[in-house]
Amino acid sequence: MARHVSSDDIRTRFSLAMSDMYRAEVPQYGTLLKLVADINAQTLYHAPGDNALTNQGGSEMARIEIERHGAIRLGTAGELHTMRRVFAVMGMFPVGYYDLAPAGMPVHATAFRPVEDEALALNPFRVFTSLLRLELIEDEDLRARAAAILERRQIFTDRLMTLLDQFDADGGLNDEDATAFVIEALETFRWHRHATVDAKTYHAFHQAHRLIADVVCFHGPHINHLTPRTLDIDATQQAMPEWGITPKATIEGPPRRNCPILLRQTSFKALEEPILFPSGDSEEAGTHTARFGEIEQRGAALTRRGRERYDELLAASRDTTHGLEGESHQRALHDAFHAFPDDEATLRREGLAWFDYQPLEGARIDDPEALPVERDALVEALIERNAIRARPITYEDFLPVSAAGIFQSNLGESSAQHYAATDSHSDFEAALGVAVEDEFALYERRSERSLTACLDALGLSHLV
Ligand code: OOG
Ligand code: NI
Repeated sequence: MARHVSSDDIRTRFSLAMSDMYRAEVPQYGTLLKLVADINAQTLYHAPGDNALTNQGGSEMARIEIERHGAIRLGTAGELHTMRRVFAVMGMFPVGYYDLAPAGMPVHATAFRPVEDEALALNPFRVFTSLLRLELIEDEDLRARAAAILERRQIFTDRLMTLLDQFDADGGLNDEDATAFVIEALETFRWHRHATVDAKTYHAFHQAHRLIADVVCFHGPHINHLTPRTLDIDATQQAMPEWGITPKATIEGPPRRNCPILLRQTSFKALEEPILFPSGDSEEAGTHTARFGEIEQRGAALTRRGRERYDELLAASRDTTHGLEGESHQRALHDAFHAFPDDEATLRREGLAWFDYQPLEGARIDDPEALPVERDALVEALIERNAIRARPITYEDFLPVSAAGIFQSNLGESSAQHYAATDSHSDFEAALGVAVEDEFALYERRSERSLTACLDALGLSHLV
């Protein structure tokens, strides 16, 4: 039997093919890639030898050139279920649950991404995947029509379905089938100029919520953005106008800091694109706005405690940042986050961020009996003795408040509606067919594994 191609390879082939397709579809995306590559090169050139960026290690720098996240919006439980199988072929698994209803978006979501250290280092390709919540459409007739339209469509090719069965049966795909898989899977993410409904129906859905029209009226869940990772989002945002790109007025997420945390994002407005509606025997011209551009900067993953503090400070910052834009927004946000420690040692000692640990070359412990036995104290003692070093673990996930901000800036502020809070987490998982992974548990596991490896290397495994 021919050898199986690794999931990591299929993921990289797919993400590169997707990037090529999107660049051809949305030329501004190509411009954004050039701008980000430019800023990243400048940032690295000017960075001192040992700083928060390079401190994240060689693999972090190696992956940055291909690092992207994208987003799609699905219409039915069945689509989400099959999409999980598609991503599984690429070693991407659902992590986290994001409920966007409190922010006025009738969707809930997860992020498909690799979870193991090695896979993340090779290519951390992620796709923010939302599922439309039809039950939030108030108008009963409209809801029934949307459901009927969605039931009829098939967003996956027959060949892709066959390849998924084959993958499940054999546990992998050979080179030829992997190539076919990439080509077939890409079809699902392609843009369709032809709407599947007439203009009147489109406008009825659009009126209920712009997101509903975007999900229901097309052949498939077109990829709506692909986001490169910048090492300096402030510089990139500032340079955007010179490159003919108009960014949104504020950067989502935490403020600019010495020790970057979580995720900061900004986007440029969705394009108004020509589409065609079926109209009797002919077609009618119209436009649709869905696809946009976004950049992101990633920092340290926070522990539960750190995340709670972040959520509190962000909520409290609303009072002082409301209505502000650009630099004055960043200044107010910076002040609002004054109480959040901004150096690695304090983030670590206060248990606010996740770290991974490496043994330092030539390190030896001659008096293990003198070391503290309590875990955190032991870590600090080993760092103090230059036996190990700690590096922040990069945040690999998304932020619901930021995601809502990105959705809104692209759909228009008026798009936010008021939806009653209902617990829909279990509905989402039922559609998916599995439970989503807990991001905090994943970071904790990575941190603990690296520490165990250090203790082994230092001959201290008996200590914990
Ligand atoms: C997804 C928006 C969320 C992000 O980076 O937070 C997102 C969408 O518009 O479908 O991509
Ligand atoms: Ni995004």
